[in-house]
Amino acid sequence: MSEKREDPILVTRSLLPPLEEYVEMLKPIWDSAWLTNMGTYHEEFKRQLKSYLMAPNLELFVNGHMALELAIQAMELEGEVITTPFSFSSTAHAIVRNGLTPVFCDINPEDYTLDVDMLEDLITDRTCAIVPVHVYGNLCDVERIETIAESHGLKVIYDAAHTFGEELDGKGVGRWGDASMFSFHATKVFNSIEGGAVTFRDPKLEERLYQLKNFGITGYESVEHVGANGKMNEFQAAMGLCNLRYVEEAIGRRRSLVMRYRSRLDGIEGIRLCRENPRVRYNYAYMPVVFDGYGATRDEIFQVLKEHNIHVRKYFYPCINDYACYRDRYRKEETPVAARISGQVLTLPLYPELPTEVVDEVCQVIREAGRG
Ligand code: T4K
Repeated sequence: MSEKREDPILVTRSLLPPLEEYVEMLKPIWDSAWLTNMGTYHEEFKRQLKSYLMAPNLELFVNGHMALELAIQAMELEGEVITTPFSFSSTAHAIVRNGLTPVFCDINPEDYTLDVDMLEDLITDRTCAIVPVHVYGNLCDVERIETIAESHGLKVIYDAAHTFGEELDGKGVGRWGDASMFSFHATKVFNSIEGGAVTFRDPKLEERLYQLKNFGITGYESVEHVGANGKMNEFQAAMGLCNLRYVEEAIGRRRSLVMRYRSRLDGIEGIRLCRENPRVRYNYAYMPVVFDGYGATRDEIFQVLKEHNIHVRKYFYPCINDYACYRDRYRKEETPVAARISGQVLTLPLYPELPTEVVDEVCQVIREAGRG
């Protein structure tokens, strides 16, 4: 039987550049005393990201959530927005905080993204937009979503928090939909400490997004919109610029760790892993595993791993439509696949520095737990 390890293993660990590189980047900030409000690094980071993400247009934000909330605000919507409950709280909160009503569509049991077969049934004359989630970096069926959205005149804003650097047929994922939000939180494949970006189709949105993240200010003496403070500061942008140099290497390492997990877990009865779509270039953001008819339940495995000092996460449990703040208006039974997967999924430790032997150890503990 596997022993309890001494040092804890957490679900992830932030990507960090060499300290000297970051410190070097700080010197010009001290010289200029320009700390925030769209400084030099902000502009340079924006330029480099636009190219890395192959995005037609891009705006930076202080975090992913503000990016999503303000992207939705920029669309000037009213009514209902179709999304999925199998996501982080941010997705639905961004809709509700815009005075809009989320309508939860179930997910498909293959890749846990929005079940497009159910989409049209949920569209009413109050529907104004769709906010699908590329959960774990699994891309939604962007082509069918586009066709349906176009035929009903709906906006599409992707929660692309998990898809930094991903491509579909060699094109950046941010090209799909009216807008896509990327998160650069410390726990993500790529971080700027906290941070986020919106990529968008219509260049006319650039001015609106810029104004909305800066309190709605439109001139020295004019404020035309009810904006927020969503500005990314220079320390974040400096971190982003440093990390951008290492992100390809990080994705490569993530990929080999995911392959290792798959080689150890694939084919075990009752364990389900995500399949890859050959059209997609993945970033290997998460390692989700679904336990369905396995020798131990998800919660038992969570507990056994914890006893071994391995701290995995139940991303995403509970479903958003089962949160205390939404439960009075929704029922998780309305999205049965999401409710089921949410009760069966664990995301395993994954980050570039994770030793391969730890992957083997995690898989060994899971195998032992399954034998009872
Ligand atoms: N949409 C989706 C689909 C999202 O997943 C998210 C964020 C958003 C929107 C909103 O984007 P942001 O506004 O966050 O940019 C984490 C993150 O805070 C959150 O960004 C992320 N999704 C969510 C899935 O996970 P927690 O509460 O699980 O994080 P926490 O603090 O427990 O950290 C998890 C592990 O990460 C720790 O055990 C160790 C490691 N860690 C954590 C921090 C904070 C580090 O290595 N360094 C760190 O600085 O929410």
